[in-house]
Amino acid sequence: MANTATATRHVTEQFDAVVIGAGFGGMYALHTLREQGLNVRAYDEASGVGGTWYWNRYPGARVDYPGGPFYCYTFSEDLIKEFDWPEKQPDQPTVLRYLNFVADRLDLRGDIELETRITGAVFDEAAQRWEIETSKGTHVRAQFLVCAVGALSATHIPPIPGVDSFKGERYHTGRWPNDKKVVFKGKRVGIIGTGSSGIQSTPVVARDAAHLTVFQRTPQYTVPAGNCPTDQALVAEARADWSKFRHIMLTTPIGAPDVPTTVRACEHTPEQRRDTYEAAWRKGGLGPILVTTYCDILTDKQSNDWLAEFVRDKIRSAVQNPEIARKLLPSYLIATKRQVMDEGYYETFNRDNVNLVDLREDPIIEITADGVRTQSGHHWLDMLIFATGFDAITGALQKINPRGRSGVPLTERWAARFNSYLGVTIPNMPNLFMIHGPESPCVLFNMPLGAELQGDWIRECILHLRKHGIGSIEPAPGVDLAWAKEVEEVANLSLFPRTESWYTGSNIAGKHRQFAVHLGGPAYFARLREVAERGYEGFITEPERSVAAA
Ligand code: N01
Repeated sequence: MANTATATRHVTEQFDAVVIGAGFGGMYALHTLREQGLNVRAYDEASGVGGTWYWNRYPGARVDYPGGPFYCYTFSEDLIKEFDWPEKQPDQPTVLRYLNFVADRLDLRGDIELETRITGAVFDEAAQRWEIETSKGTHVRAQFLVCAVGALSATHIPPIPGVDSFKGERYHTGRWPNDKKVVFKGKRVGIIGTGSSGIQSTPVVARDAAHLTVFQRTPQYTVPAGNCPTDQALVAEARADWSKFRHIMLTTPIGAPDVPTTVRACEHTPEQRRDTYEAAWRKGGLGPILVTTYCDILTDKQSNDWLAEFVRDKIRSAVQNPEIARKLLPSYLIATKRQVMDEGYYETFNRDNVNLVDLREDPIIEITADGVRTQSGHHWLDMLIFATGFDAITGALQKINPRGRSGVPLTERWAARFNSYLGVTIPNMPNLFMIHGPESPCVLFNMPLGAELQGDWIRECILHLRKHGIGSIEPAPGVDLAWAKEVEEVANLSLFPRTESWYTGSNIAGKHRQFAVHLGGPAYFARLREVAERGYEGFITEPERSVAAA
């Protein structure tokens, strides 16, 4: 039955495409579609552009990926040449400054409506258009809906008993306030969570707070960031021959400038391995240790164990109190949770004003008005920071919950599986595209670059539809199952699925377990191109109704 549920509402504006989100993905989609003459409007709930980098302004937030001229838009040599990155791993204010620079440089602001949340979207089958509602009560119509909602934007606060009873200052790292400076000085602060956000913020908070208590459920491996001023010679080289650098990034597994090694750990003696790990550790950053030491860290358990033990040794030597060091020792397969890097995290536990609560031995009983009660006693706090992560990859789009064919909402379609075709489209959701969606490389590939490549594919698809008088496109029945199999097969070549993590959805109670990342990297993007070259193989289309009628 055709879904015309919204036909009676008053449509205020019509667009060729509506983009949800004004972070890296949304800004690029707006730009590239607009360049082709499409009438596009982007919406974002925040009061500024930046997406993830707008919200994650917690202390210590910085790029934990090879940064500088490699964690940014790559499509324009002008942008590469015009923005100077002061540090190898830029901090959050610098990335946000960069995204504001891009918004001005590409003149995007006029087509971005800020402080406006998309509250619903319904596909009108008869009109082949999305009917979209905003938090401002406006109602707009667009042929295409591009969802660049962020893989890590739906914040998660765990349902700990008493979670809302705390009367002190309370923050989530992913929704850090932009309208006030959070002051730690003289305060007793608690941080729950030791993922990237908790680990980045811990040393910074500890420096200022009167006392810091870190509540740790799973110890993490973290490697030194090795941050330093940007290597100007490297920048000059990249600017002089940008296509060469871009090509390297397009061909490496995670879109990084580090050229992967082909050496397996078992090919080296224990002494050689130690020297190799040491050199990468001294250099700092994720690329050197994960990409340039051994090629089988994420595919071979023995290789993984060797690196894990090397990092555990580093923890033992960094932390003076052996009992605290013991509590900090991780045991999962290294890098199968999102690998973290830090600036003095383990050493922070040598400070007199910091203590670690190991929740495996001393679980939280409740959050009270004045702190956190664990099995062993009460921790009095003035401030509580939730570094407890996100309903990752799928949570933000499910919150919007678009209704596709027959008015069926996404949450219903995704009740058993987060199915997609190519990680860019969803069955029964015609003309809806995702950037960094499930079953795409999303969080395990250079995210700005991945957003660009998916944005390019979406643009070419839309131009193809326009050229051929096609009104709607969607995955053919069953192609999602074949795609899921492909995603699973690639994942099963790695150790990733063996660990419970937000990659598998196991951080959210009730979320079904599915390793929702395509690990193919460049091979994934080659598949996207192949599907397009074969005339959008695997999709079904309907002619544009007005064209058909004419
Ligand atoms: O979130 P997380 P995050 N009781 O989910 C713990 C990206 N990022 O915000 O591991 C107690 O990793 C949970 O414990 P456990 C990056 O991709 C990038 O830190 O589930 N603890 C874990 O320790 C990253 O991976 C940058 O046992 C509870 C923590 O909370 C992703 O964002 C910077 C709990 C959540 O860690 C998410 O990182 C920051 C409970 N009930 C983040 N529930 C860059 O620099 C959860 N936890 C680019």
